[in-house]
Amino acid sequence: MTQKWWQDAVVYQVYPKSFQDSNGDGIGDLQGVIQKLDYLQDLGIRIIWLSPVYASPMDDNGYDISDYRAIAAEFGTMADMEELLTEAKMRGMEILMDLVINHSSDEHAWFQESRQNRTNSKHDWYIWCDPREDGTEPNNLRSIFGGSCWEFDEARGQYYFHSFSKKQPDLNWENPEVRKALYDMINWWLEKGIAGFRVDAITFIKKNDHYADVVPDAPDGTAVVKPNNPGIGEFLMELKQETFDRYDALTVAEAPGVPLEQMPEFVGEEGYFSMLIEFDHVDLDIDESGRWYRLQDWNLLDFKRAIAGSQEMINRIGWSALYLENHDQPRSLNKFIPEADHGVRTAKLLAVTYFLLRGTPFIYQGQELGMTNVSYTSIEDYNDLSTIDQYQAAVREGIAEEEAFALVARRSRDNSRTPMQWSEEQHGGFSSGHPWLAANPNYAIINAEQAVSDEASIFHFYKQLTALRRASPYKEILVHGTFEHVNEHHPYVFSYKRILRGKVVMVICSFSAKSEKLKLPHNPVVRIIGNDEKTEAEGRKITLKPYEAVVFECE
Ligand code: TEU
Ligand code: CA
Repeated sequence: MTQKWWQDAVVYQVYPKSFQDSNGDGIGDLQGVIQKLDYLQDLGIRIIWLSPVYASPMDDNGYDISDYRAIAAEFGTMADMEELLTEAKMRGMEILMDLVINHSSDEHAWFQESRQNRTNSKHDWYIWCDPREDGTEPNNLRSIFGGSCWEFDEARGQYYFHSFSKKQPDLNWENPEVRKALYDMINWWLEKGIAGFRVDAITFIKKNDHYADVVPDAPDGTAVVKPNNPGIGEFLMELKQETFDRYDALTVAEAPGVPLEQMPEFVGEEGYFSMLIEFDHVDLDIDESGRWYRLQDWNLLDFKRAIAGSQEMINRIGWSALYLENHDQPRSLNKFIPEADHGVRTAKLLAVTYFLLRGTPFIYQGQELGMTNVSYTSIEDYNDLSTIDQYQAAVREGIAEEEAFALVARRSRDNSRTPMQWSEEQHGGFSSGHPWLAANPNYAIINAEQAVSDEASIFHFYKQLTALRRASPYKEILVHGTFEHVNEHHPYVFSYKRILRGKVVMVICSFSAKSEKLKLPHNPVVRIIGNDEKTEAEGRKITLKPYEAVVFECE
């Protein structure tokens, strides 16, 4: 593929509400982000993805936008946003905004008008449908956050459609006026000098069989709404041509439901986006119905298959977003290595596992410190609407309250939304006031101040990995090399090669609690990085210690 400026970059995701509170109201804000730019620069970050900061009633922490051209008062002002852009650029960093255009808030002026009656000028800017004869919802589709996709509106005597919460009505993409209004807004932001967007839930924009009953996937007769329906390509191509293409913007599409065969269409040379946020490797524990209280078992072979499948496709066609965590996922240490001590060693193992794949690595705030899931004791301690919905649904399905709580707690999105742990001060130094969500008490041990001062920390390890990709003798191969899976049937070791013009770098990651002997396909010559003091190797034979990760240049 043609080379792009973002290929050797590392992206850092900021969840503004939980990052740094600058004024003591308990809510993270833009001035807080500005205060921490030096920290991000030190880590080697080139691109910051800001989760939504637009005006919003915050039903879903900003993924419900009431004004696309304004900043939420609790986060700051447009002047703060402009200051952030300038300050970031001064440090060689770019900003990616989060683009939420499958839906708006029900408090957006467009929806307020649309709901008035069936004749107003925006009457078909959202998806409205008459009730069935008995007055019930048009069909049995279930929203991602639980409950029907349809919500009744008294004024219109009709139901409106929402893929997510009922405060997030879906925009009607079939209407060209809606698309035009969105494109204008997108270009307005690009004019301000942002580098591009992380594009939220974009595979949900096309609705097809959304009016008739579908085959149920849950005992209550409902079926969860499905993304990536036929015909979506026309919308995505137009979106790209009318906006992103004109600015050479970087676009990272959150794209559930895109099978490997369709990746060329989405991220090939002429594809709709620069890269995709894929789900196979992070949702191994979730089945088709998406219920957190029906988690399924998985093992390292499943994980390896998911990663390798995507990488082998990416080798041929384009680029990938590499990640283990974000604001919707539990912390990676708890999810991927639940049996082990959540120490520095395992965090470094996970870092090596994904950071040296082909693509652009993303770090979610706190991941570079080894932050872990939180253990709240009651459902009342949670803020995430999805956690509460899933809990209620579990109880409705007959699961005992205690068990339902334990199950959803494991998957809760609040696990990754607890305040960033900056220091051992109160609330981890996140806020001088009362945080909107309680900090994880382990901030006493796990915090940035400690990590920055300790050369052996997870933070410094991420910094080294970032430097390897940005400026090192291995830069070319780590950025542009192809991926090749090694020992693909090994149940406890994930290993792969990166190859460029006859040069080979081998990445070897053991997820085993015991030591593991391996025979390599090449001779290791230089040890590039690892999470242990040294690796025991003799010719092509190596013995990996428990949870050891090591990277070699080979011949
Ligand atoms: O997430 C959307 C999303 O589609 C998945 O995380 C979802 O759980 C999966 O597709 C199930 O198939 C995005 C944001 O990341 C999230 O925080 C928002 O709540 C959501 O969109 C609504 O805007
Ligand atoms: Ca604040």
